[in-house]
Amino acid sequence: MRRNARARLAALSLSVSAVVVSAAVAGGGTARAVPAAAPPPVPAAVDGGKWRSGHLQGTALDRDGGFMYFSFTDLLVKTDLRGRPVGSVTGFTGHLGDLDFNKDDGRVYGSLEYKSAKAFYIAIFDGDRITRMNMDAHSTGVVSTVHLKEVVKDYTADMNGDGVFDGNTANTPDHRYGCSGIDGVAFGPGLDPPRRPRLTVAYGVYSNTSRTDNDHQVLLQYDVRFWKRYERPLSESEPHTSGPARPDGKFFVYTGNTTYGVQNLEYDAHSGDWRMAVYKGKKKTFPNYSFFVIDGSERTRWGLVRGQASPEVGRMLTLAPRGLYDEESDVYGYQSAGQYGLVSLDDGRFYVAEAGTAESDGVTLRTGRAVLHRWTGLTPNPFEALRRR
Ligand SMILES: [Ca+2]
Ligand SMILES: [Ca+2]
Ligand SMILES: [Ca+2]
Repeated sequence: MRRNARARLAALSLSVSAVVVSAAVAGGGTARAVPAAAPPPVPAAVDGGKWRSGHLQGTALDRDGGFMYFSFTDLLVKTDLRGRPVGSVTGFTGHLGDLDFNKDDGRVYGSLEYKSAKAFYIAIFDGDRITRMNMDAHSTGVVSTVHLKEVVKDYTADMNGDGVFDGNTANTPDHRYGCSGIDGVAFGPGLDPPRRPRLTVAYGVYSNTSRTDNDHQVLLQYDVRFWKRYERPLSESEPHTSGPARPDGKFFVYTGNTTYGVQNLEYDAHSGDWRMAVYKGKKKTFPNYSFFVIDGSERTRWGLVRGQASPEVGRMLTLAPRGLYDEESDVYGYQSAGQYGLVSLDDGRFYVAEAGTAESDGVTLRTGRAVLHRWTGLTPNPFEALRRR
């Protein structure tokens, strides 16, 4: 099967060779041909189709296999790199968020939230087994889930101590750090040495301008090599709690409050930095950028988690000192897309996703497309599309 995918990609490479060459030139390289050992070429865009679902939440690329995965909130779509759907997983009543592809086990990992049941999971998709449309998430065995207790603890925290947890609302002092659940996920190196591969999961954070304890992004890291023992089938009627008692690392980065935290998280091996795309915050004391870069070369340090009712220290990450800068808050960032899907090709290029709608017989369908860009680092938008639109 993988060989077939490679053959298809070889055919594709003809149509995208112009893009590959222009990328090599733009990146300062002199290569005229793709060396034999180079990863398979990729097209300038991959169309994720039109679906009756929620909006696009994230994308993941299986480059060797030749597949792209699109998360549409309650639907996972798998396409080949020509955008032809080859399978889908349906039947989620929770919120499926951002995705990433784990090269070590060939599976797709995504965030999955059940706020009313106070349950938060990583959903793990066995992509090789997603071979037809409308596969049921519960009965086909293509999805397993691992429960994240740490998220539940922070989400359900009764911060004002009135004995009442206010539930899924932004208009409350409850939820530690303003935690609304999880969204951004990405594989990358451990943020603390030794930098072994880890899954990083970013909190959602409610927008709330009247509290001061919600101005950080919160990232959890997990070593998923030992997760088999926790994995359970998805059961929405009886949510399970099988998962690690605590993360292998918990990290904070000061960006100012945002609207639902990190939508898309991605590690870029080319720069060694992390990328976070967010929906802008609303606090007047912050620049409210929509895109942040974590400096991967900076060691984490213990520092004050600002704005907490009682002083608290945590492992702090550093924003890369590039892009737009707000002196007042000492926050760096960009104004950029990436909230609906962001995949690094680890060579200076990224797939940045577009989300939209299409009408069909009076029904609004959701669309998604991954479009190849080059990282320029320019401001305000650090991405440049790699083909004329
Ligand atoms: Ca309360
Ligand atoms: Ca999202
Ligand atoms: Ca991601």
